Amino acid sequence: MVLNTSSLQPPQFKSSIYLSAYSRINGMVVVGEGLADRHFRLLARAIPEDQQELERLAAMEGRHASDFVGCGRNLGVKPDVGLARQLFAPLHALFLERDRAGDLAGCLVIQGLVVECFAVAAYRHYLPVADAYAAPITAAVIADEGEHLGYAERWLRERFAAVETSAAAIAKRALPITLSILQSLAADLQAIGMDPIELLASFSELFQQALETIGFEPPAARRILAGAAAAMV
Ligand code: PL3
Ligand code: FE2
Ligand code: FE2
Repeated sequence: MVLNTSSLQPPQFKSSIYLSAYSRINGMVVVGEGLADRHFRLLARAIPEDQQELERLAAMEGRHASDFVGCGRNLGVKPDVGLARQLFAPLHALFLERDRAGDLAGCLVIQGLVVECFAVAAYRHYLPVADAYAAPITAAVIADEGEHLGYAERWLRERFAAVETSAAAIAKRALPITLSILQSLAADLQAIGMDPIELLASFSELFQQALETIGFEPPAARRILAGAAAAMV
């Protein structure tokens, strides 16, 4: 049951309910940013012609991780990374599997499309309910994530004919993992003032748009998303 979180009241930043949910959500963000750093470094090794650019994107992710640790510290909470590591493990394992297989397109779909669309959607929904310390940090991070998404879109679009089949296959494997992460976070998201259903809707819209940007026809993009939703239940 999803509560209506669109009230005009700001969240109670000092309440224990807010702070304990925040430490788990903050843990997700810090772990996700740390993995993004590692994934872009692996991509930098795998795509030598873009090595410098990918190392720069990796360094941005490292900064996001420490900036968000700072947001927790400002509220007096430490990121709770236990659940986060568990929830991200399957996505990270899938990335490593595709990296070992030399499937660059698969790696870019996982980190560059799925994770980055998730990040953009999540941070956009967090921004209006963020405290005054976290809001400008979050706004700056959203712009960076857009750049990461843009890199992956460009790379995949330029090779669409060659990568279409593997991109669709990996999206179908990565999406259910992402949707189940979202499901596991639903209660904590609500507790910090975010609506998980609206977040899911924004993520789906962004991801559908990303698939179309790289070259999928709208019905094919819709089928990939629908397939993932069906794989969830
Ligand atoms: C890509 O650069 C990093 C991906 C991290 C994604 C984490 C998503 C976590 C979902 C909840 C986000 C709410 C924001 C709260 C900020 C403390
Ligand atoms: Fe990031
Ligand atoms: Fe990113």
